[in-house]
Amino acid sequence: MLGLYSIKNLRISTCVLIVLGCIAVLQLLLLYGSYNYKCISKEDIGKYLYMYLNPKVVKRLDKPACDYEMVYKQVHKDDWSIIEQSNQFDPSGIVNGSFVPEDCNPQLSIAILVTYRNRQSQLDIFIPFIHNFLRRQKIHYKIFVIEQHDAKLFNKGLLYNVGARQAARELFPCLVLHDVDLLPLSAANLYACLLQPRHLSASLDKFRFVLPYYGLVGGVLALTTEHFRQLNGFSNKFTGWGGEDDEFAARIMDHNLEILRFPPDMSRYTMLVHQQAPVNGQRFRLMSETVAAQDGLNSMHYRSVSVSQHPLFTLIRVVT
Ligand code: NGS
Repeated sequence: MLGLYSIKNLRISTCVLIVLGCIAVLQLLLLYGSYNYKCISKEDIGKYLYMYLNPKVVKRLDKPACDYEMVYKQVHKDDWSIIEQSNQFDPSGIVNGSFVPEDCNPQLSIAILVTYRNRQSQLDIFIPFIHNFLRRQKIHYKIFVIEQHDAKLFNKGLLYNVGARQAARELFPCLVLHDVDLLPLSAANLYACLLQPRHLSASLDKFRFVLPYYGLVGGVLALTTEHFRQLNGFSNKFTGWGGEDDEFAARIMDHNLEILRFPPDMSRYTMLVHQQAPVNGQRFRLMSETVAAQDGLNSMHYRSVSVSQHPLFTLIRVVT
């Protein structure tokens, strides 16, 4: 009774404000998770796929070609079950971190590059998880872990350059640059390069599944080895957290390349919790000063400590 009495006594303008406020909240709730970015539609993915196979993979005449439409057109929900499956990991078919499907001829090859230092617990989750995830996609892939083997500030850009150089030597046509703390949740998120660079982790739980800005290419990014070479790779000057990916996005845009993305429901990732690395206070200055043609694949300074074959990945250790 009291509630009804007080509503009656409100001024019309106040009532209008309350109604508008309710509509705004309702709209926000309806948009939650679906609001987002420009992306290519599921129907168009086939037109953009960069279907190149590593020439070292031998095709068998008695097998059909692997079907990728079945992967990216599948109806799916976030697939947390693969996280649980990681506990009972079966390494069938994986040799030195590389996998070729048995029952069909793969049509594309990717090199997964994971930059790394001192995050053993995350690597222990990531490696089995990503093998379980990727084997189901019937692609040819190989995982490279590039470890910074010194105590200096982390230089992610340089490590990606080192990994890309090794993947190119091994004739991989496509690179997937992958943070060790990100796990894809949608089985339909086909790990493949497109004709233009592709940002895969566009819908991340840490950002409430909303892409913060168009030029974000951090997290998981796929691009052809040839585009990586044309861009002169990453700058080697960014040490500590932040900026190296934004500078790489600037290289992409300066070369008139586009950043493509799959729809949000296919681009969902979860991030493993970790401590934030020390922020690079110089990152904005570096971003304004860096000259792509003079700083990248053509100006790397590092010492390769070892390249060793582990059952589930190839480990490249470098001192920066
Ligand atoms: C931006 C950083 C990027 C970083 C992105 C997301 O602010 O390097 O946040 O980071 N750019 C600069 O600092 C200039 S995240 O929250 O995912 O760690 O990738």
